[in-house]
Amino acid sequence: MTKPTYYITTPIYYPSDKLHIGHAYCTTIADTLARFHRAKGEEVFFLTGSDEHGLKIQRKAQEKGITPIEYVDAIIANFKQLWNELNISNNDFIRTSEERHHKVVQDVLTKIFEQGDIYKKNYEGLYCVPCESYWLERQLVDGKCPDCGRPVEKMQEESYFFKLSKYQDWWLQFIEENPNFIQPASRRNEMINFVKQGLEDLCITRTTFDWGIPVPFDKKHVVYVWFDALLNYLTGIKYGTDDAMFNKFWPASLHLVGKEIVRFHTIIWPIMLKAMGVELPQKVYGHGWLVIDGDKMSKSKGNVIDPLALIDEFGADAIRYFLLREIVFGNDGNFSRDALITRINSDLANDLGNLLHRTVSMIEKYHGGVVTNAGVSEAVDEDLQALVKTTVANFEKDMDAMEINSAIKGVWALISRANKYIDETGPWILAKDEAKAARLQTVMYNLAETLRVVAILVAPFIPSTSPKIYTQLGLEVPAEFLLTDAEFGKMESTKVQKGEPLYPRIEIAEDGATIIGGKRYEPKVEAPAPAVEEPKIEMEPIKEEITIDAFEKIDLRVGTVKAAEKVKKSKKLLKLQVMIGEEERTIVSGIAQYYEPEALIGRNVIVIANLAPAKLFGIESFGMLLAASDGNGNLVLADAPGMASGSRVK
Ligand code: ME8
Repeated sequence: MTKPTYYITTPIYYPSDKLHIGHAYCTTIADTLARFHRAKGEEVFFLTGSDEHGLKIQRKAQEKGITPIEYVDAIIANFKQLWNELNISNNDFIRTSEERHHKVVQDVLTKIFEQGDIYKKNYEGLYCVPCESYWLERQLVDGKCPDCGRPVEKMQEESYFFKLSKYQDWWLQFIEENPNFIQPASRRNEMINFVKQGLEDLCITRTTFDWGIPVPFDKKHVVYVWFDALLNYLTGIKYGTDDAMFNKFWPASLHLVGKEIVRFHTIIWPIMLKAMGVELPQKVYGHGWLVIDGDKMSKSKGNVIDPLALIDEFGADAIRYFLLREIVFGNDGNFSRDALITRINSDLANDLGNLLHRTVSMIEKYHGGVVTNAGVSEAVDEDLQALVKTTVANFEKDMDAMEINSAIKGVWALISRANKYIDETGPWILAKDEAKAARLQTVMYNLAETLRVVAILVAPFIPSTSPKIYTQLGLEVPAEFLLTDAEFGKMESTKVQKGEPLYPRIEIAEDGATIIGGKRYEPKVEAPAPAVEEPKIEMEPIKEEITIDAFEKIDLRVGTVKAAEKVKKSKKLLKLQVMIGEEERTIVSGIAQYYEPEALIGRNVIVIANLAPAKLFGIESFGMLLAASDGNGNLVLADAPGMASGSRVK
């Protein structure tokens, strides 16, 4: 019988910098789901990798005076080390710089181009080089630039566009017919609202840099990095080169991604696949973000958490457990060292570690290490056994529904119950009475057997702990912990072997150092990265007082960016299409040095909605965006995430 298959992917991360705890979070969830499906006996393919092209990487390499591939090679070594130390069980690691991927991207582009879904758009205009401006014929003064009076030149630029707009109605219908495609549901609603505002065709080629996959039918261009990156999910399972492999695993069961890239995965990606005539993945799940002690992770704050250092201090399983247990899957969550240490001490060292330690110690003490089911049962045993059974059933149900926190809580409820069972049955009292020998055996067996089932259930979360539990229980460690073995009573007898504590308790010294298993880890003082320290600003004087009535005249609204592009030949300007409620406006904004146009699409901004229109570089702009700037070259757009477009800002 052929096994059911399960294909799961993580985002392929940018190797612009080392990975942080947020990346480790996403990959840990994917790994846990992959392991769970293997435990169900499915054939799993789990793919992760690196998204290596684009201007960002090219610039980073230039800053270091090395080639982009030299730059990314060094960082990929860090990716692989992290996944290895975190015990990530990916089946392959895809790099978009690999030849196998270039071929897929170029083949797909050619196919879509030939069928007419990609077209070239020419921008043509009269260009004043010193002013970096395009002008219309009628705007010229005596045939010359209206600004500087110098001669203009005829110029044209071209880009290739993918016809997203053509597929808008199909997309809306698909989403309606497949309500579970985008999860959680809140993200689905966001995407529907976004598409209903109208899809613009997507510019999918670039000529301003060359670190990318050449467009096969026009080698001056390289492929836009997202169009390139999304196709990794096909390359990884040998699309176009091994049909048997591809057909086995496609459509993907789950693309797990962070909430900020749900739009790429649920709008652009399905439309690309539709255009290619390839089936759509079954599900895209947008998980929440990790913040650090309540604050966004950033280099300037010095709060970027390096997962490798954490693993060195606390061990991979402890970090995995914390991430999976503490953060409600789907929501944003907080990472703090204090919470991590509390979780390790209470759940891992106390609850699980002690249960194993007490059980194995008692079996050694009372029965020379050997345990068999002597069959002298009491009501309390049935209660424990019934809980084992319901825990296994609920675990499978929760994990199938990706209710990871609930699955973990269920297993820990069983662990607590087993600890309570020790107190209820009082083995030390039974041990004093010869006549109770068989009862004592039964109690010990029930504990060992519960622990054996627990080891199977926790294997997807803390995979290096389960073999340790098995070894201490004297059982042979299987190649795979299978759920079919999580059945109470399957173990006949065993001879336990006491080992090291599973999780030594973490002590905190007065100076803040952690002491784990006798080893001291110096207190962590996170030094902010010097190069990007919070800038000191020369604050501009506050302007003269105004009345509330004067302020009331300014109509501030939440707008949603629908499309964004660079203003030709301007370094500073972006041309945005912004929806304010039902109304679409063109707004030209001087933010090109701070934001990539693609990054703005779908984002909320704050617009001065009743500002008199102004012409910038020949484009009429209807409104202005609010942004904070410090005069030191830093600028951040004001934002109102999650608010309906058109909402008033007061
Ligand atoms: O977006 N909390 O790569 P990327 C939780 N290359 N998860 C976080 C996080 C945080 N603070 N920060 C990052 C890219 N992540 C593209 C993907 S896929 C075809 C291309 C996780 O290196 C989260 O899963 O910026 C997020 O979606 C991903 O890292 C972004 O990684």
